[in-house]
Amino acid sequence: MGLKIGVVGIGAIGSDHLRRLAHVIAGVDVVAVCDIVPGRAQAALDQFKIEAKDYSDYHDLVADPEVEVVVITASNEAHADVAVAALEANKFVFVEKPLAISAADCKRVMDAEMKTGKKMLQVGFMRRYDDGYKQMKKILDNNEIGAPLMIHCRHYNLDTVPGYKTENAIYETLIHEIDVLHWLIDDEYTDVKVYFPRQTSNVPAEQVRDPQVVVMETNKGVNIVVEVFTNCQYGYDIHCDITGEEGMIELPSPPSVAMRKNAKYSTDILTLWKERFEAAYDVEFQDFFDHLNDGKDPVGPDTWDGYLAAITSDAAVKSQRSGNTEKVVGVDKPAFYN
Ligand code: ISE
Repeated sequence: MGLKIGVVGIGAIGSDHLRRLAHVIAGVDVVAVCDIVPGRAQAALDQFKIEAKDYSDYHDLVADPEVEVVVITASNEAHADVAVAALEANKFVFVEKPLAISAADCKRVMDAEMKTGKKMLQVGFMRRYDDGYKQMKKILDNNEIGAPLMIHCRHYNLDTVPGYKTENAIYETLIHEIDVLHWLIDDEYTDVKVYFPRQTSNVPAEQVRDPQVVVMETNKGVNIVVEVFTNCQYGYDIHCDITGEEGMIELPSPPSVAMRKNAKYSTDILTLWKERFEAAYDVEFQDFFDHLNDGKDPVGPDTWDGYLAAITSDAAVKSQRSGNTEKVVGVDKPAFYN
């Protein structure tokens, strides 16, 4: 028998993670699920042939003495409340990104974790577990291209889901680059400015301003440009180019057979983010649960990383509204997270 898991929120990523926890990850048992939409959790349990308790209120799942780890895949807005409740009940927590939609909410989670006196939480910044990003990290850590100077990323989505707004492009989408770049170059952000180029006709501007170009600067002076285009229409396309003093590195595209036909040379582009990072999600979970099963602290992105990402996304949302460059401001790093 493995660690007993309760999953809160069985929507898009929640049901995918439920399948993963029940059928892919070793050393865990899903014992409880919870969703606010009646019938949704049970439908997923039936689909994946899982037997588990089905709660309609997350407080009941958190209070269930059988549950040892709470996996939070509820809506972004609910992350902080569920995480705080789970930590107060002394449960380990895996929370999907973003840790919360504001730094103030992340701070509440941080305070609750510090009160337990132990590292209890990992944030689902799964890109750190992607092979391509891991290769880039190794090259940077080995100083093979010298000090990083400039970074250019593209985060393109096929289209957006209902309810996705201009700010979601920051705290839900750009948040991946915010975390992975900070980890890659071991640096922190100082300033952020968001530009709105010409609006795509694929989505009304009143619904979501799209695309957006986010310019960030770091402590060491690295300049970063990220294009976030959430209705690009052609696929799910993630790029990351880092230029250093002695060379540059490029995130590899997912492998796809090249076809020569009708005087054309083509390769596929994925359309779903779940597929693009499928392996990373598996490795991320396995790493988290292996550490817990071995009685060790989790070593993936922690509550402090979630908070750092949130102070940066807060500044970016502020810049969307003000049109100005905004400073990234936060509290000093507590010794607990060193
Ligand atoms: C989505 O919520 C994700 O987490 C994906 O990884 C991201 O690429 C996408 O833009 C988000 O909407």
